[in-house]
Amino acid sequence: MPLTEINFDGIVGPSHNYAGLSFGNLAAMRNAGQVSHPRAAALQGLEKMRANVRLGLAQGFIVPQARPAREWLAALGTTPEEADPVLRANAMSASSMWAANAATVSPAPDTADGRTHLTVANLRTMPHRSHEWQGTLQQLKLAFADERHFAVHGPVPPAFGDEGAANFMRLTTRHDQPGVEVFVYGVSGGPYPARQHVEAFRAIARRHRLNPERTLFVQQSEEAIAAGAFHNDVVAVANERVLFAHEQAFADKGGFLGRLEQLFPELDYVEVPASEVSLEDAIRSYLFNAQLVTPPDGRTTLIVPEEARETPSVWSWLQRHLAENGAIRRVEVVDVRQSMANGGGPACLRLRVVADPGTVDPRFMADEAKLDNIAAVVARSWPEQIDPADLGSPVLIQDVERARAALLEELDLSSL
Ligand code: SUG
Repeated sequence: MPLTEINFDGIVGPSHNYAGLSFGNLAAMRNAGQVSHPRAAALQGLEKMRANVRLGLAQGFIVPQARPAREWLAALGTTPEEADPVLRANAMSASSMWAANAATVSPAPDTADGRTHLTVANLRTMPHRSHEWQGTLQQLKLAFADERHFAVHGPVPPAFGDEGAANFMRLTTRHDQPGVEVFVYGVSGGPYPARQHVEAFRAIARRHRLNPERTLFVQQSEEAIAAGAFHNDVVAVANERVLFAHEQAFADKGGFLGRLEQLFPELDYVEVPASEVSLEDAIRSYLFNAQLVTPPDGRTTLIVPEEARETPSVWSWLQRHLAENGAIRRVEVVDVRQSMANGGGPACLRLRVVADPGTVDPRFMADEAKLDNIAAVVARSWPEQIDPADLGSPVLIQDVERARAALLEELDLSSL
């Protein structure tokens, strides 16, 4: 089978809750303390995957991590029962669902050894995310165990924050052709933290053995981070020749686009001007946190969340773009409201890996029948709702651990 782009979605875990842990993530801050609906959240994610399968796209998934994170609490000298509420909330987060932050992936055509390289993200900026990488690495090593095709790397040292593919873009004529890899880092975010450090990305580019002449490091604009774009994928997304971005996404837009066009003359740059869609509307609607994909019919498709349809400036921009036969030929709308309320849109929920699906461990690949089976486990075992005030409840903790075990058993992944 040829190299193709596979979207690996994070299955939403049974402890999905709104504890308000991510400072600078406006949706998560706004919804702190609300009651969450893990079962509905996971089913929404599964329906998104199903819609992608029906578009003819290759689909995989990664499974929820063990929560509470007992080993992390033990390293801090405590237990789920005894931890103070803040530490406990940090140990109960289902944040590994946002697979765009799992790793940075350089497809085989870009690397010197012709293998697809993955570096798991250290996610060191936020405590609740900083303990994800061990569980993620374990899964990536299993899913991409075939060393003839993949090289899976541990995280870069925590001196430098790394948030993975959420800050990474790749331009190429076709996924199986060499591309230009663009690494977007933050320096300052005004009142909010810049989570991606340039040194982390420089290390990844070296480890992945990329051609320095086809690699760009680009600074995210401070105003975007300050407006709530804690990751670049909240203000820009790329697929093949198309770069779709908000006017205010990058610190030095002119310099960046000039260099990119030199390296990649086929670039099709689609900009949304601030005069038509404000940064605020772009971030509230997650217009750019969309999946930009090329299904087998060749029509570039943007998969947006419902919130994009509900934001008038955004929806009318999209309708105009479609009417004018712009680079985006089709818009699909998905309901991922439970994830959105924590700042995670359609693009956050997936990690893109260019690979021959036949070289991936089949246990991590999805088709409609398997999605049905996963949905049945979720419907049976996932908590219906969680009030963040109850995160210490022994009954809830038991339910969450049992639910995950039931899913892993269904998927023949109980070793995780
Ligand atoms: O890291 N939310 C995630 C959302 C990640 C979105 N990912 C991308 N843009 N690629 C984050 O801020 C919510 C935390 C809470 O439980 O309060 C949270 O972690």
